[in-house]
Amino acid sequence: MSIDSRSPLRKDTVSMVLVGMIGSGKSSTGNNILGVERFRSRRSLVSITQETDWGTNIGENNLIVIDTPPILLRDGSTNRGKGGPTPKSVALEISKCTEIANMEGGGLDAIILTFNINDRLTPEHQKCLRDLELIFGPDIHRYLIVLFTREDQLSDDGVSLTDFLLDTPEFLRNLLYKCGNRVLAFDNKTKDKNTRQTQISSLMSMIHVMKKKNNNKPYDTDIRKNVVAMYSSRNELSPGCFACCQQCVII
Ligand SMILES: Nc1nc2c(ncn2[C@@H]2O[C@H](COP(=O)(O)OP(=O)(O)O)[C@@H](O)[C@H]2O)c(=O)[nH]1
Ligand SMILES: [Mg+2]
Repeated sequence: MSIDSRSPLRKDTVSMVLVGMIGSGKSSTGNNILGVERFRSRRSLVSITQETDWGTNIGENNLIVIDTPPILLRDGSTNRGKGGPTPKSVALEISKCTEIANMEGGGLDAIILTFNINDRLTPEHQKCLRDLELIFGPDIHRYLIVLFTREDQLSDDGVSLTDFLLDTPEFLRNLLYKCGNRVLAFDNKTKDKNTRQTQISSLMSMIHVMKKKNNNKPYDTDIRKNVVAMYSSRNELSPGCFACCQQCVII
């Protein structure tokens, strides 16, 4: 298997974008899938991923893995300090994922939403989800896979993913229902080749089934347009408001 960080693949590719909140494990999952340390990843209170970036892996599956900066919520609850990126600039940065997937391969096949298994799911996570649904539009669910990172810690507690999911907040249950229950857990720290291979195979078969279900048609929403609409003054979200624009009622 050869690994090439950037060469165009175009044919028979599988493209995926990793999205989620800070520290949810996007970059580590991307590195795990690619099998190389392509994206910078570490424990940090501030995001070290500022730009949408990608790596490719030419092998059994020609993979294009796109990493994104963590979503910043429009109500400012996840913004850290002045002078940093704004929620809109981050959303525009994330919107580059479709251009990259079109340029490098045959379009975007999967949107992978990462959650850190250790995080208590809070209203912030729910808002993050709502913002992602606005950025990616209603088609997001047809292409979405929910991926929990730190499976190693779940295993340490002797808990299976199925058991873990018995106790999920309603917004996540709704999301899983909407995306056809496509959910899995990754241990990005594993040194065991078989464990890593099994995880990646589960993800790949989930993506292949999803691609078939989507008639091999890649996700083709104009995300940039969504972001511009989302941040136009008319649609600016006021705190606690779920009815200020047509799209807010998605959740
Ligand atoms: N133990 C463990 N740590 C992980 C796992 N996935 C990510 N991490 C750690 O979580 C921290 C944040 O991960 P990162 O990928 O940078 O998150 P991002 O901000 O979403 O890109 C880093 O210290 C990673 O090493 C995992 O599966 N198991
Ligand atoms: Mg990152």
